[in-house]
Amino acid sequence: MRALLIIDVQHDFLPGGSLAVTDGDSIIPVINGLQKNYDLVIATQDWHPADHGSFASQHPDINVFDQFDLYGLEQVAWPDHCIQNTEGADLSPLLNTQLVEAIFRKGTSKEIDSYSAFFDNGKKKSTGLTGYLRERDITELHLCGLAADYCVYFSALDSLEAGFQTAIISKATKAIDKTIYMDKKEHFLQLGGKIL
Ligand code: VGL
Ligand code: ZN
Repeated sequence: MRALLIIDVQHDFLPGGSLAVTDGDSIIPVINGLQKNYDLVIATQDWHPADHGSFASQHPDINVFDQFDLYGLEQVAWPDHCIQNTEGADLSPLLNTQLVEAIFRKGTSKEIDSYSAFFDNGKKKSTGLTGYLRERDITELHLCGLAADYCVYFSALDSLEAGFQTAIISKATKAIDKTIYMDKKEHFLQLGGKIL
């Protein structure tokens, strides 16, 4: 069985949002067209408290996009984004969600960021996604959504590690930073991932 995992197609990652991915909206019709080809479709939502530790606004001496240390983990300082129960955190209304059977939320603990749909960045807490997919007899997972260089990429690595045949669908994802994504893509391929 094959599943499609749609990552973070939320207002704040789309043009006009606080952490907008260039042309992010162009992938939405592509994702809508893909969904019928899968046995299972699920999605994620970045879901931060307003005082999340990844926000530059919480650290007086740190600027947006700086690298810093957050409780021992390397962290990028992001603009405030995907704050729980705000419009910025909503999935785009242009995304078809009729076939989406479950939405996994992540990034709810303010002390740690959470790029992957499977674990927080320190791998301290699981979202339960591996067990969910196994119980649904999924052996193959395809990923799409935003952003290619962060949440899509780290979800794809964890998917490989969990033993799923894993592919990133190029035409259905966009990166915040294309050069960062190029290196990460190479690493993913070396680990046995596929880019479709
Ligand atoms: C993401 C940066 C911060 C993503 C989430 O969805 O790729 N990127 N939070
Ligand atoms: Zn986030």
